Amino acid sequence: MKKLYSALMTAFNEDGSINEAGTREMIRYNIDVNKVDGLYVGGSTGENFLLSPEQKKQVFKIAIDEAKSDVDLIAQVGSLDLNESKFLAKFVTDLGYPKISAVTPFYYKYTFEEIKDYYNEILKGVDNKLLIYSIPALTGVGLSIEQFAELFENPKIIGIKYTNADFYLLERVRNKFPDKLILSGFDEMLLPALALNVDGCIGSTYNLNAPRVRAEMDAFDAGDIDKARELQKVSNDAITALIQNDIYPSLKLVFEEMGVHAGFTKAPMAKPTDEMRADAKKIYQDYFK
Ligand code: NGF
Repeated sequence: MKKLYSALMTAFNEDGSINEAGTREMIRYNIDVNKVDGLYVGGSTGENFLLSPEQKKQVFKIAIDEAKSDVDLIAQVGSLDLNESKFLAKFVTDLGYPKISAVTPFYYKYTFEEIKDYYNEILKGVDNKLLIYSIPALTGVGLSIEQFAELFENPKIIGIKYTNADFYLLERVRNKFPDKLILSGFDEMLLPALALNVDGCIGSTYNLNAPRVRAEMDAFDAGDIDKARELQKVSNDAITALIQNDIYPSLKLVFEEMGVHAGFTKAPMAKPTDEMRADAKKIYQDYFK
């Protein structure tokens, strides 16, 4: 059975502080209405890289306090500051997160040895399992199959959050590491990823679109590829509209249309304009009502 994870959003107040009530509402919606298998906490969609270490801790605490053990929880602890990542890895493990994840180190150009040390350091003394967060389009860091193999020499590294449009590499990785957990990260490319036998998916748009995506995964499992393709088409129409309207604020605006208080994005992400609000209303009516 393939697993569906929403990449949790963080609700912010207008001044950039965390809106705890709104964040809890989104967690509840994902568990109670979307029926997701899990939440990816502290990822790109959570605007994690804009948060102070204290705010990251606050989000991790809120998410596990609200979700308890109702769904699987993956805490993304990677950051530019390795000491912070190590601290957060221990922090979330002590809170009870069953899995962690860390984005490949970015901004500076690291050698592969440095990248490997980063992962091994994060895991040192931490009794947890880690998924490599590979997102070359945002980090500029692409890992080869040989490099994944070297990282997997650490037995605590159990898989990859694969946010990459390179399907050749995905096929190679899937077949070389049949026992590793591979979760697909681009929502608009889910169907080809399913065809390559990923174990599931993590994405931003599943916050709104999980029921349609679950139906697509069920159709795929049942061998009804035409139905899966039709559902992916509708999802991609919605994703295209969300991207054209600035995806992160739009996801929140559509949530607000649904009565879920998703709050603001954090500066320097844009505050919604009247035009964005009008477009979000239309996206809600066209795809999520
Ligand atoms: O937002 C991005 C940036 N990717 C997300 C997802 O891979 C990020 C994806 O859902 C994520 O899971 C996280 O770390 O929070 C896209 O928003 C979606 O496919 C639309 O392009 O690439």
